[in-house]
Amino acid sequence: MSRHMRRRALRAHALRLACQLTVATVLLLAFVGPVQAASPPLSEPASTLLVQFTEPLPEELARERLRSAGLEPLRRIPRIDVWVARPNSRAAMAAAALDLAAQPGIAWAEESIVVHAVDVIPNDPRYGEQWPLPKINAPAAWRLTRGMSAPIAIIDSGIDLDHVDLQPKLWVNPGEIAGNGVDDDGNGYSDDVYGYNFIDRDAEPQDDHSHGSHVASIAAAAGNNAAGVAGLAWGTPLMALKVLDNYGLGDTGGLAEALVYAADNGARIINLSLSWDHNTPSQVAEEAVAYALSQGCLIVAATGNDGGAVGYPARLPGVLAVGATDSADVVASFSNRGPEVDLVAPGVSVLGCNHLGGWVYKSGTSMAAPHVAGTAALVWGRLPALPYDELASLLKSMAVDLLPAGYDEASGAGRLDAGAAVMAASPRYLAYAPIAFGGR
Ligand SMILES: [Ca+2]
Ligand SMILES: [Ca+2]
Ligand SMILES: [Ca+2]
Ligand SMILES: [Ca+2]
Repeated sequence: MSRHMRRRALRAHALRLACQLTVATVLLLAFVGPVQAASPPLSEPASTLLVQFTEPLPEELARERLRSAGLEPLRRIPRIDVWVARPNSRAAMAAAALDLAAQPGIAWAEESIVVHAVDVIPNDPRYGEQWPLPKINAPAAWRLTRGMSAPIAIIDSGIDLDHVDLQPKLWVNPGEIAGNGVDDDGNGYSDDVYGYNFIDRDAEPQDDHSHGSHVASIAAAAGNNAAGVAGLAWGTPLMALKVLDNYGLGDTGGLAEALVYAADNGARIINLSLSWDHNTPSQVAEEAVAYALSQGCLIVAATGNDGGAVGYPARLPGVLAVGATDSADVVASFSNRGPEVDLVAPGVSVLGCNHLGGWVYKSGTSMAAPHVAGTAALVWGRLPALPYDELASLLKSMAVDLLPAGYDEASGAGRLDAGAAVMAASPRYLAYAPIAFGGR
């Protein structure tokens, strides 16, 4: 190939490359949502330029050539003689690639591409019936994390303590000895190994209704254990706090005590798939919620199922209020509406555990909230230092907007996207497009 022809080929290649870079940027921004205007600091290996000279150059000469193109030479990959170099900024990436490719002596230059492990599909036999999980891109999230190690508190009708999909996931109070009638860790509750039963005032928060087991399994049932269903946060323990009886009824005193217990005993996420009338404020609930928030807990609550205004405690300030969608991303008719709705998640015909060792389909905003709680545990598995309110903002900014465009009182910021939220919380992806914290 003549020198002239080679230069022409390189110029064509450079134009192609510029187009590819533009397309790649647009796709990434569309995928991860709102971005900050400023270029983020670039990190390896997501943002390096790979360069090959037409013939191997002495090391110092190669480094000099790269520096003169505005690149920081990092290293040479042996055998294939490719240089890894870093531009000063993302904006300089395309320019450097163009500039280099147009120069004589450069065979090619290309931007490195983010490589990811393939999607994780769990072996649970009933995974195929769990439409919400692929819908919210859980398999993409599972590439990167199985959740944080601090527990999710399920304040509900208890959890089936013997269930094959729940028993392995129970939080175990490290300071407590079971069955000796002594409050070994001095937290005010004797023998509270898995949590506490605020109905019977004992240390066995066994579910006798099925609601709590179902909710718990959505958030964090054992995944990939060749049994039943997969929860969202397989790696995150479940703290069982029983405040609802076998009819699914409880009171705000029990709820408040359970909120304080959760915050004081290491839970970072509290799921409240329970509700009462929006016209009936409760001082004790307000104070207990404020206390748990002051301890850094994320509180996720169901908006309610009467199709009316958002109920308590979801309508309290600082609580993430979650409505329900179906498999077609339509907000369920029963899902409560109003300015307090933060986002929506799957809540129609959801398969989960019951309290008798089996599995059952249920519908309600009660099923939507634990999808958000489980996703939050995945995000905190990646970014444990993120404050709870920024985590809430991230979940909302990564949600898929549902019609009408923008925030609306039926679907809030949109439908939960666990894959996008976890990727946005992963530094390698942040290098491409940082999410804007502190949104709605
Ligand atoms: Ca204790
Ligand atoms: Ca004890
Ligand atoms: Ca399972
Ligand atoms: Ca919308």
